[in-house]
Amino acid sequence: MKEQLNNIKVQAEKELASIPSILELENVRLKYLGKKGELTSVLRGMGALSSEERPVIGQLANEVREFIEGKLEDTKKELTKKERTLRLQNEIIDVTIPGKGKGLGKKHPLSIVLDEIKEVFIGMGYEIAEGPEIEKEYYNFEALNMPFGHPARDTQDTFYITENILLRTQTSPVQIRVMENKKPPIKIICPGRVYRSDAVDATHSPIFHQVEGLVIDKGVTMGDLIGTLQVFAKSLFGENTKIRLRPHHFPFTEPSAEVDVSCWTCGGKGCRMCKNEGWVEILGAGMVHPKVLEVCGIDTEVYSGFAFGLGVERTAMGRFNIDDLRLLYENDLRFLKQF
Ligand code: 2NL
Repeated sequence: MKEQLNNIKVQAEKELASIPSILELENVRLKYLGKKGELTSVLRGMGALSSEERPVIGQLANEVREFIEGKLEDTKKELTKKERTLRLQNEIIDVTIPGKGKGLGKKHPLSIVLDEIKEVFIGMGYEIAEGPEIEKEYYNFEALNMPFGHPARDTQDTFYITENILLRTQTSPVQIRVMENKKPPIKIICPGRVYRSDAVDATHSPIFHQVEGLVIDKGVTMGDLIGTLQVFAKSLFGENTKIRLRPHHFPFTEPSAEVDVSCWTCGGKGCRMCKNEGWVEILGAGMVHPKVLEVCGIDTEVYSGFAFGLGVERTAMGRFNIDDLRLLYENDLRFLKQF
């Protein structure tokens, strides 16, 4: 029996010395110390021993168990350390290896133009006003002197959500809301997304962007409007740019005008860009119609004002010589990289 116990001790020591991983430790423990383990089966045979032999063998068996338990513990510590060292070695990061460049994005041409427009007007003391894209029919049409039956209100042109809720067709409703809530002087621009029921082609999209401007104060005249638009045109298209106004009709302004700038490509001589006109139409403008001021509670005996509106897509297409509006929405990087 002594010999058996010593064999177990030697065998266990040998096995633990060459154990490959911590996971194997438990198997070794079970093999020697478990209920069906080798040591246990030796101990079971102790009943056959004489009373002198029993304590001697018992003590030896305890020593062997303690020895194996100690070895198991030591091996576990050793392996933990080894595995940790190995993991650290494998996870070494060489911080001197050059990184993978992500490439820098750029502004979308619509954002470039929009930011330039905002900058010019902020420079002249305007504030930026925003409002809902889903609007009441009252703010989009009625308050702008387009009463029931006006052709622009037709479902052919406007997306209705209910009978009197719609997707705004211009950003003017924002200006109506400002006039209702704030006493003059008012000096704002309203950039934003607008919606019209148009089929997509090279010059039309059911969603596009507009910037409208509004100035209300005592003694505001057409002269102020022209001066403002001159500053705007020079800032956006260059110092030599001229503007011209052609009489027009809008229901919300009186008098109204369409505004052209001298062609920035040929300087007014006539070219492909301006279709040989020498001028390019960029916006609509006029003096705010008294009816519009009145419905907003502004006293027309004291105050007057001008307003204007421009399409951001159209301005960007002119500025960057883009001949198809769809390019602005397709997000083709070959196109976008050019700006
Ligand atoms: C265009 C150019 C325009 C306005 C927009 C406006 C807004 C208020 C009152 C009066 Cl609250 N006018 N906006 C004025 C003139 C032209 O847009 O081509 N629109 C169809």
